[in-house]
Amino acid sequence: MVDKQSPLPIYFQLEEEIKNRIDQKELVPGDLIPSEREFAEQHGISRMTVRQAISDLVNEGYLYRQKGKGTFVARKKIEQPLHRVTSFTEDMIARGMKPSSRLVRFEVVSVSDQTAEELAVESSEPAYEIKRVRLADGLPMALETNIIPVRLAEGLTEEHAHGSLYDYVAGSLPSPIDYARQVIESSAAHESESEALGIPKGSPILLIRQNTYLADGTPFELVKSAYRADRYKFIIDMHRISD
Ligand code: 16G
Repeated sequence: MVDKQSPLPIYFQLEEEIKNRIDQKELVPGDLIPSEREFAEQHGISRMTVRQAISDLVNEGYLYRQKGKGTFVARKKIEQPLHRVTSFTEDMIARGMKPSSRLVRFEVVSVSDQTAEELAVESSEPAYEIKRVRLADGLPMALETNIIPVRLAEGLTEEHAHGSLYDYVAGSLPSPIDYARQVIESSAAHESESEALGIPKGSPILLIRQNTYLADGTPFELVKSAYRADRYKFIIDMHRISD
């Protein structure tokens, strides 16, 4: 219920109420929520206020709209903590979900100068370029492109790329995968991303660039991933270190 005497804006109170109902499982993914008119009447507030609350919750990924049908409760986002270097396969299994991949491209290429520098290889050195849609329980989560020097994943085939790349290389690397740096920025899905991820063009995505290194410092891969912003959030744990 909204409290008109409260200093908190009414749209914000309504957002909290809807989020609570989702937390309490009174509203579950796929449920149609009441219409703007119904909310407005129930709470004695304006439809404009209701619209603002609902738009915010759509933008935050709690709800989604379907043209001509109404507004529904979305699945909970996958929460990805960012303090360990894990593979997509490990992440999904840890959550009790079934990982799979749809292979979009598998090629051996000569890398560009910029990529060669980042991978610390000669630009003539062959590298795998592997583009995959990563799915969890059959739902597309990310479009991922990896560039890995052939030398570090000898014998890799399309077949292997359907499974876990980290599993494939685990036994044969000169030293284990150890460290990664990710840069995350927001973006809007281009044509190819929207097709691969099953979202309208221009939908919000989280663009991640990752450089991964082995324990001996050898660069292992360059990755560019586009994650669906409505299905994913990244969590960073921090400590305050006093000096
Ligand atoms: C993760 C990594 C990626 C890695 C992949 C291997 C990002 C941002 N991070 O998705 O660097 O190549 O896992 O997963 O994409 P796999 O072992 O399941 O193939």
